[in-house]
Amino acid sequence: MNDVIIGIGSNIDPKKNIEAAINLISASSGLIAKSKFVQTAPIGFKDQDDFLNGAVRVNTGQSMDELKDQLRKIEKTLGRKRGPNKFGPRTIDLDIILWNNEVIDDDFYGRDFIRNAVSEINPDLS
Ligand code: PH2
Ligand code: MG
Repeated sequence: MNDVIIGIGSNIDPKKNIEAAINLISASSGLIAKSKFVQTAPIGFKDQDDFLNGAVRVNTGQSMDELKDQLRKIEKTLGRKRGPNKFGPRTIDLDIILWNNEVIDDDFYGRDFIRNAVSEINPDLS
């Protein structure tokens, strides 16, 4: 089993899309913990709605590539359009932040709301 923390963000119908994403993730991984979801001002491209951001911790038998693939599919199912603006509005964004307690996404270091969500669901960061 792999212990994974997935960062979740949305600024288009965020409550509905975040709930739907967590349900879809839980269909193939065991949900261990869910952080609070907090309103955050947009980073990078300012002229868009605020985001809701948080994270979940799951146990999964999937490999990293399999989980990444599943997360991309969930984003597609929930209407994510990948346009030229990498920082623009999105129905859902699903990023693997920690894989077996190893940080694999540099946004962990740059974004307070990600670190706060991670410490709330409390992996032993060794
Ligand atoms: N994600 C982005 C761009 N800007 N701003 C907030 N507040 N939250 C995000 O998750 C976010 C963002 C693209 O990675
Ligand atoms: Mg992201």
